Amino acid sequence: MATKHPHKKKVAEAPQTVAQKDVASNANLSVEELKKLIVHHLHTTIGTSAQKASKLAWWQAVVATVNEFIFDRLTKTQYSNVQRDSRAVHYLSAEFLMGRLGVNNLCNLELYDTVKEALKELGKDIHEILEEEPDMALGNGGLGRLAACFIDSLATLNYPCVGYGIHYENGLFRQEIREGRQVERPDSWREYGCPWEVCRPESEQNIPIGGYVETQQAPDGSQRKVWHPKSLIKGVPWDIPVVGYRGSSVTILRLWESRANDAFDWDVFNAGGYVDAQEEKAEAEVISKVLYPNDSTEAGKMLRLTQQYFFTACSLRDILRRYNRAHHHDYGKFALKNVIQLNDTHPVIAIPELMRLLIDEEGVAWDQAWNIVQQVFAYTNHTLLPEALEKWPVYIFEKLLPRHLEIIYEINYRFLNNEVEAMWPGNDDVKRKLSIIEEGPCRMIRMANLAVIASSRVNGVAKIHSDLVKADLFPEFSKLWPNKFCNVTNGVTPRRWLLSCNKGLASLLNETCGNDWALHLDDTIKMKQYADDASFQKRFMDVKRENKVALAEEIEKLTSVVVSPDSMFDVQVKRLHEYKRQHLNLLYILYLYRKLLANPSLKIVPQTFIFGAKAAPAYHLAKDIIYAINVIGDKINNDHRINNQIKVVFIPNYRVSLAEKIIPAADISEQISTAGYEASGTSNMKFSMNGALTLGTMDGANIEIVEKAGIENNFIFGLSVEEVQSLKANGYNPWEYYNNNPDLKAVLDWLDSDYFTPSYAGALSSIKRSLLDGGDPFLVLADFDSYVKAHEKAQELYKDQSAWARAAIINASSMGFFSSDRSIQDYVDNVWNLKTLDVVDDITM
Ligand code: 26V
Repeated sequence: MATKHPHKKKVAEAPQTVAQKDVASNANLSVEELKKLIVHHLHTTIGTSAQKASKLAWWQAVVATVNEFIFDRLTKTQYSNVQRDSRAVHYLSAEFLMGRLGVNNLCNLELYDTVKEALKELGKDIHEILEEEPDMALGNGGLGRLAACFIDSLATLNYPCVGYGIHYENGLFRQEIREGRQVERPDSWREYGCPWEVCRPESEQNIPIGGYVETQQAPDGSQRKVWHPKSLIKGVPWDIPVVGYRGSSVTILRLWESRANDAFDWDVFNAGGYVDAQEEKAEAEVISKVLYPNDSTEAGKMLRLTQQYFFTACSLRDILRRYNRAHHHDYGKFALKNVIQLNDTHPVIAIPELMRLLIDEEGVAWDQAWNIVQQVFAYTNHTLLPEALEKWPVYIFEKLLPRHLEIIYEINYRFLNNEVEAMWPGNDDVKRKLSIIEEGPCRMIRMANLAVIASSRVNGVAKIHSDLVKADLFPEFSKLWPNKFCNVTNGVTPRRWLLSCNKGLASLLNETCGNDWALHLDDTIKMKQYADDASFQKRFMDVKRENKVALAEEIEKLTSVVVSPDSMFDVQVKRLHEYKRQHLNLLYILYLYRKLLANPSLKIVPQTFIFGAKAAPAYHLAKDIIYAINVIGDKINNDHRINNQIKVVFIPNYRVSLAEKIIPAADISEQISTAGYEASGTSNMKFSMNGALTLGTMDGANIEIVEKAGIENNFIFGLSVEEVQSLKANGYNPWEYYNNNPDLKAVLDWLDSDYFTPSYAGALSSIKRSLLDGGDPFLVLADFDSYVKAHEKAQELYKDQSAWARAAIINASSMGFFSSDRSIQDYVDNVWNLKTLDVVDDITM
């Protein structure tokens, strides 16, 4: 190959260019060389020419070029891992919200500027070309994006790891807004193929499902369980290389696609049942067809459990296969070499599956298998919402996973009769509470209890959340095993969320903090010394303004609404949920609008309220809130009486690539969940890093953010966790707030009118109803007053641009702690116990 293609030959010499120690060398790659490589790939990989190529073709050629560097490094990383037989973490997650890989990979390889220049000389604009890439939206929100940040940090820090998930054919739905309402459309991110991924048929797995279990008696009297599955599903792995920053390791994200098992197909086919065979095929393939919106309790229960089982079973076999290549079925060192992190309860079915594989297929005794399992697994909890803690009906298990059900019963029996009985002798109430099985008309399996019982460590995702996990969610478990519970506060990767998405701020950081801040985010604290420097403040605000201009252009393109970059950009972007309280934000906007209408000469700080949010398709109130934002926005934006002093925009189809444009342009970050409900939040960290001031409650990681950045540099409002709990315990009555606050009453009553929906009075009433008749479960009315005051403070400060700049600089300088590198180091120190890998550069294979 290399001799046929002169440019490939260049890459054959790549060892120095991607060498870890010689980090400058990628940056030294000449523009000329890159131009040649890109054009070469246009010809030989894409089959077109520079004259004819579409933007998509140019993008594909750029990816093919970059892949030469990536795959070289990937091979070396994998070779080094095998050589060292290193202990590795396997991060099991039903979601990886990767977004686009283009800019990130170029920045991590330090090729961005050279490729930009090369494309420019070829007559192309890098932004336009990279816009061709569809987002990999294989996640709902924070949980999936966290997994993506963690993989980036693991690769950057050279920790041996594999991310395992599902190769969904359709990611989270694409959102369209029609007449103000959300419409869901399929998201086919691989419609034209995904050039980053590689299929690995040599690592396929076959996964049994359904059928029945037989107990066989051996001649020596011992019993053996034999599972006769109804069918086999084929798992096909697709690998996405994840590039560490500055040419450190390249790790893989292995995503499993489901297919019909060949053998099964052929049996039916031979019996003349071609149509049956096709049906069988469709049934198997549906498993990895679509990502479920996580905050919907409806729909596809059976299929969801099948998805979870399918990807964890494939992943475990993959882990065992790799282990056995070195250890030949001697499981003595399995727990030494492997740790498996369960990202929420979705992959918890891996626990009985590993027991089953070890006992039934590898002949390990129960006690040794349980011993291994208890050392290997660790579980991260991401929410306290009771409805989000997964439970599966026993009858579904009987049908799909009969052997796993037996194993779960056995784990439960031993746990209740040994540990629980020893701690609380004869106490059936505690047993009922801690049991993996919930009794009732429909018996259920509690996946969170199974996770806690089997895991060596259980962590929450921010300090306050981890405290609540112990105190409120699992109080008895934490009494039983006080050392099992710990906290790992979330973090986000500064490579994507600063270096790649905010080039202006990145260059200010280079100037003030040196060139390593993207690796050592604590270094950004050095910028704080310029917080009072008027000329630096101006430069900082100029960067912000540039980002706002770019976002304003994007907003006009996407929504046709014209917004002024001189207005204060107030942003709330996140999944739509009552607990996140987008409707509190909306009530404030109505309050402000009403004041302006009442007093047309009133001068306020011009403000642009920016929303982005997807609602679960079956979550009607959430969809009504989206509708309300759109119709209220429409009215306000076109009301000339208020002189453009406020604008409201809803940006459709919020996703990672939009977040990268929105966050760097924000002045205010709305983080307004009811205290105690947002486990951590991660956009709060991204906003602060990019110099936005948080307007938020003392919830999740907001608490730690203002601890670092100063409460005085942000706008904190609302009830605390304790106050929320006591208000609820003493009988919260939203009507009191409604009757005692005329402004609040007026805006709520406005929702019943036809003011925003001419000729259709009541189209927005569901929101008011939930806040009054519905009991206002998330205390929107209780926090309204203090929310208004926080906004007033924000406007006051914004009038003093120098004071604002100072606070913004301090925020951006103080986020070192919230790098996902720190989170990963915490996991390594407190949960995983890993050592970094030296990637061998010289491999002779
Ligand atoms: C699931 C469900 C399912 C049933 C209906 C309501 C509901 C609401 C939320 C969820 C998602 C739970 C898991 C999750 O995404 N948690 C998020 O994890 C982030 C990363 O740790 C964290 O920053 C967010 O605060 C947390 O909500």
